[in-house]
Amino acid sequence: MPVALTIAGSDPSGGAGIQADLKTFHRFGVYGEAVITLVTAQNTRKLTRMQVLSGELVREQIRAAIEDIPPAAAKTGALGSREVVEAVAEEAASFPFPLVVDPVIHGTRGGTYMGDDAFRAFLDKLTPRAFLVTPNLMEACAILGYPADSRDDIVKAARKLISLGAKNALIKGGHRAGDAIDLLLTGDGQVHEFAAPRIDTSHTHGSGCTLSAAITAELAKGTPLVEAVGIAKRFVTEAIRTNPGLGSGNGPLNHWA
Ligand code: PXL
Repeated sequence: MPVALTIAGSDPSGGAGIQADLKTFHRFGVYGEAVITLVTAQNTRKLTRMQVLSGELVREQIRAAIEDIPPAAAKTGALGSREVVEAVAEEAASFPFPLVVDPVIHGTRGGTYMGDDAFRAFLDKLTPRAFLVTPNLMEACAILGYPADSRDDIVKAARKLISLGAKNALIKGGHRAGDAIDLLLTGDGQVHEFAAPRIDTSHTHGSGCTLSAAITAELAKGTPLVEAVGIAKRFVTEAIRTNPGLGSGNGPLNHWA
């Protein structure tokens, strides 16, 4: 059975973070391992608290998981502090498998998962370890240092990530107006477009986590990147379209799509 690892935060309402990643791995027929970086108290309406674990504890979890059951691919989600970003980057230096990095800066319900110093460490230390980085539009703006909107800006943000050492970059278009168009810049300089019609719903919590988890699951099975992104994009679109309508706020997707 293929094995994938997630290194991310806990969302007790089950829609994002570790919970979304494990459900997605399972749906893709991949055995999931999970290292917790931070714990939140949140539901579909609000986030009330977050506690970040120490870099040492995150490092020890990673070593425990991978020395015994080595994954074929891994991903990161919310990391919470510079210390955790650095611990993950140091461990990732010896990963023999691809690492997908979702640069989660803000949660959809408030809460900052990367402050300025953590973000600098993400660019300098974690990005060079990434096989793929998957920012959304807001995160692409932070990467560029100015508001990005045009297709040119988005390609620029992807090029910057590759110049910092990432092998590939996928900029997600779900927060732009119109259709949800994601742009993948591969290491050979090619731009691939993945488009899906916009679905009018507020039940999109955890869609970034779910997309990067689905890509990671496909990579763990040995699927080539461009094909893995296409499969993951179709899965997330269907998971949003068939969302179960749970909660009275910003609800989760259907991870069994
Ligand atoms: O979707 C990003 C994300 C990641 N991890 C946790 C979250 C969220 C969004 O709210 O709560 C724990």
